[in-house]
Amino acid sequence: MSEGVQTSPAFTPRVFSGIQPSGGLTLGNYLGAMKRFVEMQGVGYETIYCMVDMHAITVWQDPDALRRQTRELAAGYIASGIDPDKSILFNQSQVAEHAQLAWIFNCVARMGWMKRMTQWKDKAGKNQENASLGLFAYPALMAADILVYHATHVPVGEDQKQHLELTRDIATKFNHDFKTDFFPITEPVIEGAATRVMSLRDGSKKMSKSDPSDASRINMTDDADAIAQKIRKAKTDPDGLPSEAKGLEDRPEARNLVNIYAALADQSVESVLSEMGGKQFSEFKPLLSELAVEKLSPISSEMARLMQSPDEIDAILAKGAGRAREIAAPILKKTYEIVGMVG
Ligand code: AQP
Repeated sequence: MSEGVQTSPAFTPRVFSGIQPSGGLTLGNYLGAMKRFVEMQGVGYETIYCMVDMHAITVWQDPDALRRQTRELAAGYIASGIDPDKSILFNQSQVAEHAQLAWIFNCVARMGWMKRMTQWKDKAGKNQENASLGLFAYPALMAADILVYHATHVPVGEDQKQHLELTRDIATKFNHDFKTDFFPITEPVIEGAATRVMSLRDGSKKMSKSDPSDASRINMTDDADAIAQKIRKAKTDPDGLPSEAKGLEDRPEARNLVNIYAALADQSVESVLSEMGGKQFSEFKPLLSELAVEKLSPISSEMARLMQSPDEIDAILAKGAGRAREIAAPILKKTYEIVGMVG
């Protein structure tokens, strides 16, 4: 966000985003979301980041695994550079205002809007009758997560674009129905070379923490050998690297590896290709592994160190939840007043 903060003067420039503790953190979460969260810290926004455990339970989560994954995700945030003194870092379920505002938004959002969400269609699949009601209502809770802080900017990966449009629709309908301008129309921040990191095994599928194949993703806890092995085995095509981005069209696996390299190196795809054009994957993959290990190893060792002190993590999250509540409570109270709820 080098252009500086732009927002409606009526609202404090405030960033909110979250990640589900539904598995281990992946390179997709890191490049598509977390890296941007860190970049937006301390540059003129209030920054609020969350473990969205209530979203995670829209599909089955083993309770012990959820506890471990929530702490591991918190460790991932801190190890990646989120400073709990500069940003508010907390666990969604510990700030009840998210669920309270979500109920209001369940009554604002329309069934038809929810049915059109591709994440609902993808995750519920052919078995919609058996999917949880929470999975269907997921985008209304996400709108509440954002709007309970009057967040003006939300950094996310490409896959969340549709949910953010729905957040804007909910804010617009609420403001229209109640003849107010109480909720901001939030700006998505979808930037960088890797807004959609793809599976290492299938260039048409998103890299995802819940993919049954561990070889499809790089986990932020993978060691150097695992990273190198996954990149070595990553699907590619027989051609070498082109010198221009146009040469990556219709080559999803090749494009994915170049995008990952560019995002890790903080370079544009064009500049990577101007250096690497002509190389075979047998030469490029070791360079990518080296770069990935260089960038990810310090994060994974710091995560491992933090995970030795779960009490410290819990204390950081409890403090963050208290600070989050201070912002959320008056916004919820005012929402209730606007709706006509007597307190
Ligand atoms: N592959 C990806 N490329 C770029 N960004 C990604 N994000 C997720 N995968 C990629 C971004 O990470 C943030 C947090 O995502 P999430 O955990 O809330 O849910 P998700 O998008 O559904 O991620 P997963 O890994 O696929 O989780 P599961 O498997 O549990 O559904 C978001 O900003 C997202 O855009």
